[in-house]
Amino acid sequence: MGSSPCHPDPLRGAADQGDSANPTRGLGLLTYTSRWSTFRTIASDRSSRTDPAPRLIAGTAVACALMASACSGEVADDAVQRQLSEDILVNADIWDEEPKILGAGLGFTDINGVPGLDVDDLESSERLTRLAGGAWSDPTCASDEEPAIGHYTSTITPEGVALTFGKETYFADGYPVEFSWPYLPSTLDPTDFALTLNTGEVITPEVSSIVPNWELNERSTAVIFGQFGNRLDPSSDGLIWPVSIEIVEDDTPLTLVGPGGQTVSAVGMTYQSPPPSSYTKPDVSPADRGGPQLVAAKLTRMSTLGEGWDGGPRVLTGSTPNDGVTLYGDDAEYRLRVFTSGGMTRNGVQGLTPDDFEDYFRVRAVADDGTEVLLTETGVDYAINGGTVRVVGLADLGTASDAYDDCYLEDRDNQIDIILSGDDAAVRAITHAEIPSTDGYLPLYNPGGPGNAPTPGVRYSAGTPPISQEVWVTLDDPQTVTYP
Ligand SMILES: [Ca+2]
Ligand SMILES: [Ca+2]
Ligand SMILES: [Ca+2]
Ligand SMILES: [Ca+2]
Repeated sequence: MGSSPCHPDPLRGAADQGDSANPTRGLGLLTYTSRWSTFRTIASDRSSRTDPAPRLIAGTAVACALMASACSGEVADDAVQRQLSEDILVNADIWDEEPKILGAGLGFTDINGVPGLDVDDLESSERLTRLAGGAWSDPTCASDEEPAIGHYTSTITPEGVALTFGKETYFADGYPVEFSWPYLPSTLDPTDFALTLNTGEVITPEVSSIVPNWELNERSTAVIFGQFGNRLDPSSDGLIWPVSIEIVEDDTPLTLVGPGGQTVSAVGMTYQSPPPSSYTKPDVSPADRGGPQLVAAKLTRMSTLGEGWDGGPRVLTGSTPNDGVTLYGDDAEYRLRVFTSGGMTRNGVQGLTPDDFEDYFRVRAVADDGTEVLLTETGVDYAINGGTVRVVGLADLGTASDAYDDCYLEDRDNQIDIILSGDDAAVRAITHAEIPSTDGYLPLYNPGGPGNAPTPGVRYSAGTPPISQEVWVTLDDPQTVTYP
């Protein structure tokens, strides 16, 4: 993409441009600071658009990007697509010894491809979003911050979908699929998937993408959009819900990469996700909530190898670098990475921030003598097995900042890092990563969540139930793969 005359480089635009005669006018108001990135660019890119369709992408779990130039969308979309299909993995996590589907499920319906959203017309955008069943949220930001459309809603425009998924969709549903091994992006297509609905109908998705799990050390989640279901209560007769997914053979069979760079076809892999759906009633008991789950958790020594994507599409990289070392320096000694079945945000719109550990997470350890230790606070040394372990904070969210608020740009993908420091003897005792979701802990929501001002009568996807995910301790062998 670097050679493209239409290089959509919002950050460079910020530094170099910003006049009324320039199609990227407004970007000059940007400063190349850590916390402003793509969303800010979206907010600032007004004026002289010749395209009647606002080139806006609000952030869902899937995308937060903008093509900040006057060139044709198709050219830029194609350039991004080419780059996204490059087969490159760097220190990418393997989550299980066996290649398989770890999780899959419908998390956000109707909100992928809502035309007409524009941060310059919030009233109309809110109306369109609410009509589509999307959440609209009022962000609380510092006075010098200008919220972008993605800070109000996770609903995204058809143009936004096209940029990262290759083709527009309209009011489509989103469905992430998590694999235990990363895959080769060139083999990912909608035709790799067959979803069987509870009605018996078999559906091929409309689009697929490695976004938002595009960092070179991620790449084990595929996100597909299509018409997959509805939001009826799990007990309703009219419920439509994908009860299973199968990887099927197309011209480029979906290929996973495992230990040592070995490749294996994913064709034939299946995953069952029977009802209840994500759209359980708000008043069900916490254990019955249909919200997102953890599908794996893994404890390694901290490494920044494969973080971000040097030379990757600049429209994507606004939320990086977001690794533990960037945020916490030498305190980042270990990384407990959790792998989620869907985005995990505060309310479906506002993202998590690096200082959110105590409200949402807990780490369980068991000492050699059988004593159970709960790591509930950050900055506290917990003594285990003659050593100590301390929770430093969260990472793989967004970039470092002095303060965090609703205008924080989070990557909203399927990984969240709990950064630790301490001694091997103590760290090795960790057994579970937990999202208690009750008893003083807050639930997390995928991008179908209600936001902070839900429309009365509209069913949004539910919050997390109490989650306790067993941790794979890989301190001696990080269980990662680089390809080619
Ligand atoms: Ca394929
Ligand atoms: Ca990430
Ligand atoms: Ca990262
Ligand atoms: Ca993340």
